[in-house]
Amino acid sequence: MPDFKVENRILDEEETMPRAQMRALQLKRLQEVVARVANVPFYKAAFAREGITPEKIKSLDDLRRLPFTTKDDLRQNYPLGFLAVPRKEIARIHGSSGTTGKLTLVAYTREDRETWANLCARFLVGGGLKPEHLVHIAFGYGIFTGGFGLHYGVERVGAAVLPLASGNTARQIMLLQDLAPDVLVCTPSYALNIADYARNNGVEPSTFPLKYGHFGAEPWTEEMRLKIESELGITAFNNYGLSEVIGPGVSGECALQNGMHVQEDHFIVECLDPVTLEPVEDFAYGELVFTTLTKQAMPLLRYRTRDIAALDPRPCGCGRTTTRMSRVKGRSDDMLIIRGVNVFPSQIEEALLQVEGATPHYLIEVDRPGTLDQIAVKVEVLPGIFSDKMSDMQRLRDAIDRRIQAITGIHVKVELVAPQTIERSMGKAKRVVDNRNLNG
Ligand code: DLL
Repeated sequence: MPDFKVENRILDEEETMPRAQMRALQLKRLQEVVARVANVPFYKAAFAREGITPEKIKSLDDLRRLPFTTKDDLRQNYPLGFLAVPRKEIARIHGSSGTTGKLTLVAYTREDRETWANLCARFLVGGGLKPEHLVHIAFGYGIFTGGFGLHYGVERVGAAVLPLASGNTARQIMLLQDLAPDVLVCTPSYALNIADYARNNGVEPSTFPLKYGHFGAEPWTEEMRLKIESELGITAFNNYGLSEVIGPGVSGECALQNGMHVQEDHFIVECLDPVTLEPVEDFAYGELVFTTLTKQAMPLLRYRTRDIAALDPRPCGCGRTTTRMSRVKGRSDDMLIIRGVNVFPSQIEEALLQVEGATPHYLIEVDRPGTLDQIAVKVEVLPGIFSDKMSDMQRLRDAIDRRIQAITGIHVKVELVAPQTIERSMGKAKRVVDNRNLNG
């Protein structure tokens, strides 16, 4: 474990605002955003159908009268049908990384870009970033929001950036050694890949002078955090965001690492039952739905993320008063329903990290040979353990099966594979191959 403590620092007063004041600010901004989108064709039609006018938004409860927006709505209005400003005011265009289907684009004005940099700066500062630090960014730079979002956040704090982008892992390792950055920024799976690659090439990853890391853009578990922390000798923070809402900077952990603070002066978050679309209780899992309050170029009302998480409204020990969101358990469209049981890839990861000899490098394959779903999990084993001795391998397979069954309630077929045989991702890891033809 790291031998230093992360200082608790807070960038903006909005982060510690009394709740009543925050609610008043949200209401004012909600009224403004409803007025701003009233001429966006999608919302104009929805408002006309429902009889909504900006004047009818009198309290935060009126949020529930507003229409939802889905990824499909964005796709149907491709490329920029949701633009709420004249095209000449666009200062940047990004998009979703396209993990699920066609690309969706998002636009920013100059003001949006400033807001975004500040939101990323907030969680970076919450995780101890200071102007004297050097930050190694191994997120993709391009249409994906990860690289540029974090880049400008780091610069906003006044720290130095090493904009390596993803890929060329050997070079990442060389510069981790030669330049001794303080902070690593990438996906959690890539952080682990860097550690593995280093070890396989004779470099002990915990000797990198890194102090901490900010990881996000894909679901990961608490077990994975512990693994990354011990492998790299750092404190690992979680941060969350999605391009449609702004990119990274929607929420992030503070020094206490106990849930991600939602930046509620810029976004209203709801946690809803994905079927009934009614709010779930505090601390219960549901689908997160965000309304952007300050975005100018492409504000969205009640955007359905498909991300399953829980909300904790209690003030945090760090002094922030903003609602915290849990880790994302998975996306509702990643959720596998196996013989009626809901299974998230993150549950498989949790199980694997609890079994000695297994690694969190895995691939879930789903098939439906007849009418029943079958799930097989390919797992890489640790180098020393991969042996020809059938009985040892059988024992490990059984242990993994038992652990997965204890966590998910279902039996899976476990296939042990040699180290380094499952394809590594430089960005978001691909965890599931679904061979069922569910539409056919
Ligand atoms: O992944 C934005 C981002 C970049 C966030 C860098 C954090 C760091 P998209 O490519 O649009 O945007 O993908 C958004 O990624 O709906 C979640 O399903 C997932 N995701 C993002 N952060 C986390 C996280 C960026 N910390 C989608 N934990 C979201 C779990 C995450 N899932």
